[in-house]
Amino acid sequence: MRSSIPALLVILAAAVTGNAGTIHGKVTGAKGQSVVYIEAIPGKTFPAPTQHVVMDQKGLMFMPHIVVVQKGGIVDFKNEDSVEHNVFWSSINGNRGMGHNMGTWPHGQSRSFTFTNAGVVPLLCNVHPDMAGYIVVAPTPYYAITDKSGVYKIDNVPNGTYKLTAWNEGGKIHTHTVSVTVSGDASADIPMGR
Ligand SMILES: [Cu+2]
Repeated sequence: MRSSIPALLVILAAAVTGNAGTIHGKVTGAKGQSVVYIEAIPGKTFPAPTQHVVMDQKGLMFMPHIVVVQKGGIVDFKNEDSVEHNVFWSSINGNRGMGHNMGTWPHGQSRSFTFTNAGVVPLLCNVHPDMAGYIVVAPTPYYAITDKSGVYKIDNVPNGTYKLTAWNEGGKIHTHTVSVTVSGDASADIPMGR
């Protein structure tokens, strides 16, 4: 019975701290919003989200500029402008084999796409060369988009040690990965470097 006391202490500790926590911190060395996500939770897979995510085209811009969708999720591309817009991407995470053209459509219509591969999808419109937006397909449900100063928070992360990646559209190196250990709450700043 000697082993039962440490086991009981572990159970009590888990009951006090919970077995999930919040990761919060700041992406530094980057301009504007970044996307932060956990790469994987060992031994866990995640069902595709049922709720659609919307990427609008409004005022000759992709709105919002950056949208995050969990892997397997559906993005509805809308057109709120009076002119026709197109949506295409020439790669996902640099893989040109995953390029796709959604076509061109008028005001009020929308087209949907299911993103089954994680990675960054740089969006363009072949009607308006100045338009640019991004979809970041997150590999897990544990992601956040930062505010403009880089601050983020990811809730309800199971306790454990994970790779935490930040992506930002600017700079030469677009992603940076750190290790984070969640045991209750955790803090992780992610320096993007130059
Ligand atoms: Cu356009």
